[in-house]
Amino acid sequence: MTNNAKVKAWLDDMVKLLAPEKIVWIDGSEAQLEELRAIAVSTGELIKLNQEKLPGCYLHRTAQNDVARVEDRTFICTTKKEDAGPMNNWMAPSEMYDKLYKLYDKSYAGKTMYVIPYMMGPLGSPFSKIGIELTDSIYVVLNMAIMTRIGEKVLAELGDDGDFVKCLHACKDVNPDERYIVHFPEDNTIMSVNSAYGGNVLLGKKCFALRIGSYLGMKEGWMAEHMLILGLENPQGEVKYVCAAFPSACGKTNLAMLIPPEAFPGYKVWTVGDDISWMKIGPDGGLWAVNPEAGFFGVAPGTSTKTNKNALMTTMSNTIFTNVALCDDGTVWWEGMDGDVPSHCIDWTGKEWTPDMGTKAAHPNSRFTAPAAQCPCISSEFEAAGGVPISAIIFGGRREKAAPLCYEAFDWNHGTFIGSTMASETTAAAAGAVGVVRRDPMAMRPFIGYNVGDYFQHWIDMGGKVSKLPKIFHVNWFRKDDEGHFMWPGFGDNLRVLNWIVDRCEGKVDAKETELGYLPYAKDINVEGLDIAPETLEELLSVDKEVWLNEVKLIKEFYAQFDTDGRFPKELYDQLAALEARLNK
Ligand code: OXD
Ligand code: MN
Repeated sequence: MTNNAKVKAWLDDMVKLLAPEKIVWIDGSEAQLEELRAIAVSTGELIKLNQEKLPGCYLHRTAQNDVARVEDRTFICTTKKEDAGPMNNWMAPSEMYDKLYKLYDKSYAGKTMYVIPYMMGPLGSPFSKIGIELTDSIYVVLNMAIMTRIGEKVLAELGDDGDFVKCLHACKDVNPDERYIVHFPEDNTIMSVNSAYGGNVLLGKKCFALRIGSYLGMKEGWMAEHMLILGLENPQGEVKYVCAAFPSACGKTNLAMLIPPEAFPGYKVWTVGDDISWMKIGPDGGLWAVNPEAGFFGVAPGTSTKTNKNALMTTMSNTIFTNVALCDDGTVWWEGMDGDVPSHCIDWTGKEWTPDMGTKAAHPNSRFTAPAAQCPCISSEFEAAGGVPISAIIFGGRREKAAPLCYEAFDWNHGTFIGSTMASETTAAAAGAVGVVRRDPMAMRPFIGYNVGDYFQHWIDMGGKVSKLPKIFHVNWFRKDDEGHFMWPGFGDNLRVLNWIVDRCEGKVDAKETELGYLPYAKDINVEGLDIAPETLEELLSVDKEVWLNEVKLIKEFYAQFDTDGRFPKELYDQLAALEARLNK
């Protein structure tokens, strides 16, 4: 399949290590993928769903101990420990290679080794990068075929001398005690063993596009971020693009596919990406972004026509569902889907389920893997080789009291500070105490492939290199009143805030200067058709100094916890001191 000597040498080594019975190159053809689907159905790895109602759709169930990413078993192995930094697990590369090679030894014996050449980013794009993933799982092959560009066309771009990220995956025994998701940024290598769950094994996504990507971005002068990308079109047909980062459970995929409210006739939201943004300096000196992925690996529960009709439509064909419930008519179900709860189904563990059992039919982290091109609101620029120009970067979090509905940073460094302090209060959806503030800088806490202080420094440095900088904003859809009710309706109505953000970028609207940054005047948020009291909107757009002085204290604690090696940029401390001074004035 290739004359690339680097690929051949690596494959020779890997074949010796893994000892597969057979080697199959994934060429990207529909015929080959169809053959693999048939094999997976025959072994029970996939269940073919009702092909009249869900054409091209399949269900997969993982082991019950293998249902999510495993941050405590994820490592960044750099020669020097301080290069991985205090936010990552670290082990010396030689020690980790030794440990892993023992685990992988002959682990493909009696099995087929699938070789998947894949590309992150559109074909022919200067943003794009190539990986080759070796796996013993057809599920991985079929998911990679949706989430990335694969096959011969990628090898053609790689050529005889191109570089690639070496990605090795083995399901092995799916033993959680020997599960490792390991990155060697200095060697362009990713190794994953003892898992068969999406986020741990689709190595193009979090492992390559974020962890290795962020490291390469720091070295090469670009940015790999955990951000959606959307285009907002106004009635005149002008489209402005924004990127947005949110911690989990803040509705990122919903925002990426938002349906505008009736009060905004002629407005449209176009999805470029729902999870990852690679950003580079473009020909105009601004920041341009591509979505390196080709599909959506979305959380199923809670997805309905009300919360995200576009996501639901995207999953109606050619989709792989993981750990959702199987209905008697061969369709799928999850908690929060439209319509009646089924009176009977097979739950995500493969057991008979009825509503009176009080258990969840679908795993809370059950997923759909769906081709982005099927999304009804996919952007015409989704495959644009040069990406889209970014007008604004939005950070967000789930804060009951602290953050106003929306505010704008004074400048890039202030925006970087806001991103570095991003936080969410934990919800009942996750294990652990409810309402605890978890800091998640730029929503990248588990995904920064190097030292967090150097990562912040890279943000500051990019500010000096991009001549046409995007404006930076913070939003909070989750403010609650004293009775515990949400004060803002959220979902499609978030467009009202996006519209203000774009107007600010265009210089079309004023803002009031506050201790936190520039806040909207209430009159500038279009609330036509919304049942919201003027006092509520005023409160959503106010700053509670007492809450914020406490927030300053919490930010200091957070910085002290993770700036253990003095690598946080001085600019962030200057911003923190300036915020405190403004609040004390
Ligand atoms: C994801 C995540 O799956 O951020 O996108 O965990
Ligand atoms: Mn994500």
